[in-house]
Order: sequence, then structure tokens, then C-alpha cells
Amino acid sequence: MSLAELESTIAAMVQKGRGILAADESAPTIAKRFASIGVVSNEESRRIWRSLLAGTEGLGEYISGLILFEESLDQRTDKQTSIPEAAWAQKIVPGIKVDKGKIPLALSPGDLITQGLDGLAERLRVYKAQGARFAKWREVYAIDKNVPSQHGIAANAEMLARYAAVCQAEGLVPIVEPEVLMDGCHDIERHAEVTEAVQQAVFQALARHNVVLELMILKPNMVLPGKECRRADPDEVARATLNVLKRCVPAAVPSINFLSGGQEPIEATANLNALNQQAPNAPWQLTISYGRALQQPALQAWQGKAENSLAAQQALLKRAHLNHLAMLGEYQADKEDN
Ligand code: 5MM
Repeated sequence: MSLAELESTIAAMVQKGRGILAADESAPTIAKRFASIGVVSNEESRRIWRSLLAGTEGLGEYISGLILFEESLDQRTDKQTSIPEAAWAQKIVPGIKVDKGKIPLALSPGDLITQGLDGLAERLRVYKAQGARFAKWREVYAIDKNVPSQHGIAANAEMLARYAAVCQAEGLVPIVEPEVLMDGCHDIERHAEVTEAVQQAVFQALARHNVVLELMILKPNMVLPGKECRRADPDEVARATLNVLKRCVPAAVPSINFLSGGQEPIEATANLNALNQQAPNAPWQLTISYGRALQQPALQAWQGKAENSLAAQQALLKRAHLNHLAMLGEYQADKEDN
């Protein structure tokens, strides 16, 4: 493990007022996102879209990391630079989703598990040579009456910790993403209970596997009521989320970069702002690693048409700026109109 290498990546990624853009949708997910605007997903349409995101002028002011999907690492923008080089040009660190997606956990009905550990070290060496400096792995937990089970929580934590240890050994900063879904009709207390159990298990597993907490980033869900039932206001979300984080996340972790998880873009910004207002002196940076909540307005503006590229980039930049204000606890709803 090269400590200096990992420290320099963390220093470039963890900066007040900046966050991460997740553009690492796997093939089925990006196909779904493109279908919502009538665009067919193929190598070329994905190249155009991700080049557009990485090439957004000014994005580096608010974004310090860009998570890519494998194929994007050696795709080229129209200016003939690679997508990772386009990110670096704005001091945005390129990273890579390295998990291979989720499957049902055998003999554990309702639990899921993420695949991809076999050959991970070898893959990381290739990704690093292509410019990636950090990695991301997501474990997914659905909520139901007896789900996730204790066994499911333990198995998922073990996967995240093993992945993180391999990343650090290979000189890539791991983003550890345990996502407790907001799908369904659970109340906010149940989401808090599951999120707490999941995060406790994850940090115990990280300790067992000697993962250096100072050299990783946590990408958790916020604590929310099930989205089919009701929306909570930002102060309630921030209170419930901070209660869990304070119990589970050691102060050594430098940055907590939330996923948006199906929240509306404005909702995700307002919730982040409340978090930073309620915890201005939190030991960790409270920021974003949003996918949908950053990309959705830009996708709507784009519609797959070259003549809309600038409008799409402006929509992305606007969301990134508003989230930057939320990272400082300075966002106000009326700023949406400017
Ligand atoms: C961007 O989507 C990522 C990959 O998801 P799939 O493997 O399902 O295609 C995903 O891990 C994403 O980074 C997180 O869920 C955060 O994105 P959101 O949209 O929830 O902010």
C-alpha cells in the first residue's frame, strides 16, 4: 500500500464545497435513464453523454470526483482527450465503479449481495493505468418485515470491507457504499434502525480487515421514510440521519458523500443543506456523491440532441452550484429560480 498515493487522492477529493458526480450507471440502468428521454443506449450515446458531463466548463469548482463505468475509462471526447483526462483538466479526480452488480443472497430470501471480488486486484491495476484513482462498490439493502436479515447485513459488510482492503492495497481510495433503499412504505424510524445496523456492521468489518479509515470515503443513504408513503421535511431527515451517523461513523473518516437514492433533485439539495446547518462542526465533511439528483435536470434538457448540449451542461452546473451552497449550509429555495 502506498500511503502517499492514497493521501494525495484523498486530499484532491475531500475539499470543502466540492462533492462527487456519480456517472457510473451500469448498462441496464443507463438504458432506463436514456429511455425516459427517448434515447437508445449504445456505446456512442453513452460516450456522448458522459463526455458532455465531464466536459462541463466550471464543474470543477463544485465537483472534485467523477465516478465512471468501465467502458468510459478509455472512451474519448470529441476533443480527442480521454474522459478521465477531461475530468483532470478541471481538477476532478476520475474513479471507477468496480462492483459487478447485485444478485439474491443464496438461502437468504429478500437479501441481496454484490458480486465482483474475484480478480479485483488485477482489474484495479488496469483501471489505475487508465487514469482511475478511486473505486466504488455498492451493497444494496431492501427493507421488508424480516429483511435485511442479520446474516445478510453481516455478509454485505464483509464484501464491502474486503473490497476496500484490496483497493487500498492497490493504491486506490475506496468509496464504501452501503445503500439502504428508500423504496416501500417503512417509517423513518425503521429506515434509521436498518441504516444503523448496516453501518455498525460495515465499520466492524472494515476494522477487521485493517482498512485505514482516513483513506476512504463513506457513501451512505440519508435516513428517510419509504418513498411510497410520505416525504419528510429536511430538518427531520437531517436529525434522523445525523443520529445514525454519530453512532456509527468514526471521526477518522474524512468525508461522507451521500447518494441521492431516488430523492428529487431539489429535495436532495434541501436535505443536504439541513444536514450542514444542523452539524456545522461535524468531524466529517457532509457532501454529495449524487447520480440522479445531479443528472436528471441535465438529461431532461439534453433529450439526446447535440444542439441541447450547452443547455444540459448549464442544468448540471446549476445543480452542482446549488449543492455546493448546501455543502456550506447556505442554500435557500429561492436560489432555484435564478
Ligand atoms: C449512478 O448509478 C450507480 C450505479 O448503479 P447501478 O449499478 O444500479 O447501475 C449507483 O451506484 C449510484 O452511484 C448510487 O446509487 C448513487 O446514485 P443516486 O442516483 O442514488 O444518487
